Formats: sequence, structure tokens, C-alpha cells
Amino acid sequence: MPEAIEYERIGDIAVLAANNPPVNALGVDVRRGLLAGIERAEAEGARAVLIYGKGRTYFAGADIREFGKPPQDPWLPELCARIEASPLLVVSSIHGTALGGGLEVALATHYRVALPSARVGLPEVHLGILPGAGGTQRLPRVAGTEAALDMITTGRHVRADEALVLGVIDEVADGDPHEVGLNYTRELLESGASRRPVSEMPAPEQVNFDAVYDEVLRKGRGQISPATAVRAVQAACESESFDAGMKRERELFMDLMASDQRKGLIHAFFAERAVGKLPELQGVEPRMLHQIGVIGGGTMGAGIATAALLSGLPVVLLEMSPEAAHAAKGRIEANLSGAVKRGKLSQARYAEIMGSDLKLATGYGALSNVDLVIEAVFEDMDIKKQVFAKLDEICKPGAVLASNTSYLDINEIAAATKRPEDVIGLHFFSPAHVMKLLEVVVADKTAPNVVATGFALGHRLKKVTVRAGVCDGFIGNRILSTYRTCADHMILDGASPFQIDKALTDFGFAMGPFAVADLAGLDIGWAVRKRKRAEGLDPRARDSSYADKLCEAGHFGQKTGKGYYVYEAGKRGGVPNPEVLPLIEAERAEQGISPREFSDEEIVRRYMAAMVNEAAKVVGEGIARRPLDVDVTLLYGYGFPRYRGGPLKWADLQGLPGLLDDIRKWAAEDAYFWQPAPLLEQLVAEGRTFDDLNKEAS
Ligand code: T1G
Repeated sequence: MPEAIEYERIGDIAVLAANNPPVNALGVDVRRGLLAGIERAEAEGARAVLIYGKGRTYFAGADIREFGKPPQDPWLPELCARIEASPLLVVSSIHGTALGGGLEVALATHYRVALPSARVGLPEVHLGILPGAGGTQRLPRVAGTEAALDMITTGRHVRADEALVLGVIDEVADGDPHEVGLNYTRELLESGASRRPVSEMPAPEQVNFDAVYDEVLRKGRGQISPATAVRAVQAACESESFDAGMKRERELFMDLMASDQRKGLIHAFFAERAVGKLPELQGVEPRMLHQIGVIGGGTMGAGIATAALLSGLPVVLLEMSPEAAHAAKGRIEANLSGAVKRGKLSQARYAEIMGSDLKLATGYGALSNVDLVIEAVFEDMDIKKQVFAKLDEICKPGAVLASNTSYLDINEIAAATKRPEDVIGLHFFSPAHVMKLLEVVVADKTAPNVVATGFALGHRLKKVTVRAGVCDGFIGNRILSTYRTCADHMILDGASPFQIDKALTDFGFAMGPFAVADLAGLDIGWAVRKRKRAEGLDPRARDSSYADKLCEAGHFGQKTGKGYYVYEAGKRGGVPNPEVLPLIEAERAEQGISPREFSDEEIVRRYMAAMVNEAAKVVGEGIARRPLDVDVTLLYGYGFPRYRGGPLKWADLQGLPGLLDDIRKWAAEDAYFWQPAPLLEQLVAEGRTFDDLNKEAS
């Protein structure tokens, strides 16, 4: 096996090269190698040590896979102290990303040079922890308290030019990191530069830490790591010595390491990287995409077209009339102008896209040469079938035919063509150029390379792409429909939409379900309810019509200014609509229900249990391949709090037996809704968790 740290002696300089692909994470072998390298350089009488990374990056951080396992010597904080204490001049040459423990090692070296393309940062808070190898003590000493607080609490990656201004690095130079590092180290030796341990620099300046703490806590919506990190930086300013500050950092670090939030966030990190790893995609080449078609230029179609155009894919957008095509163009223009304003798109590229990459059409013939078409027309099976029959006639052989339906049966849609193997669901979330989730819905006859093409498109559009099977609502909307139903039941029984929204935002959701419904448009849920009633509801299912009455009165949520909430132009968010509670009270009276009190805790418990139970059915039926696919879907498409890891990670952390007990208890009042998922029962019987299933599948 190659050494994780390679040692090379060039004149007076000992060069330590990290060789631990893919990201030179600071696992135990790398730490041992660095320690041995420093000791050898000192023993051999070198004058300086240069540390850099082979491959794509300097150290991208501690090895996250070691978290939660017994620690192995040397620990990173001790290693950093040892590097800094070396009597030799120690220099880092940074390329790629110096993140977390990587930046902490760099800060323990005496000088830092970086390539212009390099980025540095302390992203630990995103993993539910804080920098634990001196980052909270050393960074404020070189960059000042304010800049350090910003970097540590946001975890943002800082570009080399900014890092230079902040004093995090000392020099920017272009070239190969080995050469750049050697040149810089030689210059330092020639100029007689002396060692420069950051720990010996004066303590950083005081700020109003309590105010910063409160602000960061509020912004974190219940996430504790950024606020806790503020206290660690405070210790850098207020401790009597550097070592005392380090001790405080360690205590706070260990507290966070033991937290469920850390477990949730680390799960999210690996889960979002695992969703694209499917055995069925191994070795399968996706079809080439040079140009795509989008049918329908409403909010969804225009969003999908925008996402494709931003990724460099030319788009033919089909609308039914010149007026509709014109309106669609306006939506895309508005989306792209937003990207220009945010600095994500240059003016020149904007002009290029509008000038030649986007083509508007009103006849199907324009789609004869595209490699993939995404249909985003009205959510109606008959219309979709007509569209696909037409595509079957027009599109060239091998073109992928995709539907953006959010509920409808892709098998039935595929059957409207003579090439069901080319048909797939590509379920985007609105606004499609912003939301990160893409569900790739695989029908019975979808060809593997069409699935691979869906994933390749998702990758190109920078989406987190999840595989789903066919059922009503696929992974996300099926689970949504169940937890929404649970919320509706609680309303019938005595809770208010506003209490439910508040309880769930306090739990960490970006928005509560009723605010979400207002945002999405109440007409969408109304259409689904009408369809389901037309198909025939199970007589045991509880139903309610107060929400229909809102729609009948023309209140569709934000787009009409009124729904569960009333929205005033120019104001963010809304205030409770006073018409809602009387409608609910009338409904309760009609159904003969005497309302009861709900605690916020019960609301969350029931809502989450409904979500977990449906999610377990979705996994048990193979609609989602693994529990982690559900977790990622809810995290990226439904505002689930990332620090809770996703519903099934949350369930594991709560304990599955207790959840199943509750579900069985509630089944006594509503046996139809609270049917325990067979998979949940099985896991409890076997004493296993959802995460055990994830591990078995990887
Ligand atoms: N440990 C282990 N594996 C890691 C890793 C890490 N730190 N970072 C990445 N990987 C794996 C990843 O799972 C994937 O594996 C492969 O590398 C490529 O990653 C004491 C406590 C560096 C910007 O938070 O942000 O230091 O899926 O697909 O898009 O304070 O990875 O191929 O099997 O993401 O080019 C702090 C986390 C740790 C950085 C590269 N560091 N990594 O992005 O590739 S905590 C981080 C990233 C810490 C100290 C502490 C990104 C990246 P596989 P990728 P990428």
C-alpha cells in the first residue's frame, strides 16, 4: 500500500506529500504519517518542512468516517500542536480545498501559500460540530474575531483572494502546488523568516458575544452547532492562555460530537452522496444530451428550461400559442435576470442564452431533433397521454420522453407510446431552477440507460437526484399526502392550522404544511382531492371539505393573496386568515366532533409518526430503494430540517419501538389511517434500524 504521507528531501527542505485519495482526509494513517514526517525532518536536520496534498486537494478535513469510533493516536489537536511547536520552519502549500481539520493543520504551520483556485473554510457546523483542532482559537488570531465568527458560524468556503485579504493565507501563487510550495519555502528561508506560531499571537479582540450568540441561534432554526461555535471563539478572546481556550474548544466539541444533531447531519452528508450510487447504474452509459425540449412554459416548465439553460443545455420550449410562448419567454427571462443579479450568470452569457440557446415553438415538429423532452403540461392523464402519443410520432429514435407529473402513473403514460423503454418520470420541484431535488421515476419498462440519462441530467443541472418507483405521488408526494392528511385529522379534532405550522417550524421545518400549501397553490391539493374522490375514497377514510370551501371562494393561497394566511403585497409571509377557523368549526359541527386540545409535542409526534410510517411503506414496497433515499427526498424537496437527518434517521434516533407503540395506540381511534407499516413492524421485531438497511444496501 502506498504511504498516506510521502517523504521527500529536497536540499534543506523536507517535503511531506499527502496521498490519501480522493480528498486527502486526515484519517489515522495521514496523521501518523505527518507526525513521523515532522520527526524525521527534525532528526535529519532539515531547515524547513513543506506540507501539501497530491491529487485534487490539500486536506479536505478530518476523516468523517472515523466519527463515533474509538479515537486513534495521534489526535488532530495534538498533531497540530506538535507541527506548530516544531523548531523547523513549517509551510503549507494549499490547492483544492483546505477545509475543517485541513485548514486547522494549515493554521498550525507557520506560513501558508495557496493557488488562486484554492478555497479554505471551517465547515464543521454543517456536520453538527465545531472546529475541534484549534480552528476556533487560531483563526481569530490571524483573521480577527469578526471574520472568524463569520467563517466558523456559516461554514462558507472562502476563495484564495479573500483569504489573503483576511490574513488566513500569506501568499497566492499560481502553478503546481509542489513547485509553488518549494519556491515559497525557499524564499522564506532565504529571507531569514522566523517561525511564526499562531498560538503565540495575541488574543483576538472582544465583541458582544452574547448578541452574536443570540443572532446565530435564531438564524440556525434550532441548529445548535453554529451558536455553540460562537462560545468557542469567545474562549479564544477571554481565556487566560491559548491552552485554556483549546480546552474549552475541546469540551464544546465533545458535547456536539455526542449530539443527535451531529448524527443527523453526518447521515445527511453521506446519504446525499449515496443516492446516485445504484447497482443498476454500474457501467451503464447514459444517452448523450445535446439539446432538450420542454413542453409547457408555466412556472414549472419555465423553471426546468431555466435550469437546463443555466447548465449550458440548449432548450426548445413548446407552447400552444404565440401568446403563451411569449409569456413563457418572459418567465425564463425573469429567472435568468435573477441569476445575473445574484452574480451567478454573466450579462454576456445571458445574451447568448436568450439569443440562441432558447428556442420557442408552437408546433410539435420543433421537437423532432431533441435528445430528451420533459413534459410539464396540466396534471391530467388524458392530456398527458395525448402529449406522449404525439411525442412518439415526432421524436427521433432514442430520444428520452419524460414526464414531470407529480402523481400520475408513468406506466400508463408510457403505454400511450410504442417505446415505453424510452419513457421516464423526471419530477422537478418548483421553482425548478432553485429547488435541488429531482426524483427520477422508473417505470416497469424504462431502459437502464434512460435511468442513467435521468441521473446524468440531474448531475448536470446540479440536482440531488433520487430514484423512485411508480406509485401515487412517488416518494415525496406520497409521504407528503399522508402527513398532510394527519394534519387535517388533527384540525378536525381540535388543532388549528396556525398551531400546527408553528409547532412544525419550531421542530425545524422551513415552513409548516399550511404555509406550504398556500405557497404551492391550494388549487393543486383541491384537484388531487377531487380526483381521489372521483376514483372513490375508502369508506373508512376521514374526509373534510373546509379547504375546498376556501378554493371555491377563489382563495388559492399566495398567488391570490389569500389562503390559510392573508398576504399583503410587499410583505414576506402572511397573517392567519380569519375566515379559516369558522370554516373549520362549521365542519367539526357538521361531523359531530367536539374539539380537544393538542399540545405542540403531540402535534409533532403524530405528524412525524405518520411521515415515518408512510416512509417505511415506501421503502418496504421498493418505491424507494433505501431509507436514505427517503431522507434525502424530504431534506431537499420538503424543507425537512437537515440537522435531524431526514425522517427515517430521526425515527432511528427516537427509537423505533416507541414509535410503533404510538402508531398502534392511535390505531385504536382510527385503524384505517394508522395501519402500521409491515417494514416498521419487522424492524422492531428484529431489533434493527433503518440505518441497518442502509448499511446492508451499500
Ligand atoms: N472524510 C471522509 N470522506 C470524505 C470527506 C471527509 N472529510 N470529504 C469527502 N469525502 C468523500 C465523499 O464521501 C466522497 O466519497 C468523496 O470523498 C468525494 O467527495 C477536527 C472535526 C471536499 C468539497 O466537512 O465538503 O475536519 O462518495 O463527492 O464534490 O475540526 O467532499 O466518492 O465514496 O463530495 O469534489 C470538515 C467535507 C470535516 C469537508 C469535495 N471537512 N467534504 O467535494 O467530492 S470535520 C468537511 C466536502 C473536521 C476537525 C473536524 C466535499 C469536498 P465517495 P465529493 P466534491
